[in-house]
Amino acid sequence: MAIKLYYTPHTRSLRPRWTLEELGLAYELAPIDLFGGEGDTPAYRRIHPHGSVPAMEIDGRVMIESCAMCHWLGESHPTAQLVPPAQEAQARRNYLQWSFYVPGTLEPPAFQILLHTAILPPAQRVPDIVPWADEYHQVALRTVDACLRERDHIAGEQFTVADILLGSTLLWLPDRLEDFPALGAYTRRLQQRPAYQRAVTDPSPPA
Ligand SMILES: N[C@@H](CCC(=O)N[C@@H](CS)C(=O)NCC(=O)O)C(=O)O
Repeated sequence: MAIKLYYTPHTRSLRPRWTLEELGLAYELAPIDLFGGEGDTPAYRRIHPHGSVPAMEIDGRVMIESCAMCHWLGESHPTAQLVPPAQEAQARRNYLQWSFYVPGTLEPPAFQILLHTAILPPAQRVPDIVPWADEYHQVALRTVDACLRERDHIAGEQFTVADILLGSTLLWLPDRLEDFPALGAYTRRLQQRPAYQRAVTDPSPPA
């Protein structure tokens, strides 16, 4: 299987790259200069209709949506046990719940905070959105913190793709984790994983 990952550092592209590293799969990294406008080029729009990253080509067929990529990669390599199988009913339910919780509940307020404090040009920021988004974000942090006070991984005993999705998203706003000791310890443990460290290493510049 030939895998090519369209990738920009410090974006959601970390999720599938980290998953690929956890699985020890060979892949080609295609750096996209998102912040320099490459997402808007006709060539890249033919890969990803929104001009966003990540996009992943598998044997020449494109897949979009970072969380779906991670889940598909994990499920396609069952021996790595990154996705609990249907027979492990409770672990599977936890896995699905938290895997959907990340893009559905945790990520939206975190992204609004980032957009209106850092990403958008200052003239386009709406400061009143930030406290509103912060309130929702805090509820989500309290919710995952309560779970991670009980166990080391979000879906149960084992590290799964749900930890990649959750950990990568918590690390968007590391300062917000200070009041949640379980989340600080959790993200530090995740950052110590060799696969995470390889995934955050900048790709070599083209020769
Ligand atoms: N839901 C998509 C969101 C992709 C997304 O918005 N990526 C950001 C980078 S983290 C991006 O490319 N933004 C620029 C743009 O969409 O033009 C996913 O998870 O893959």
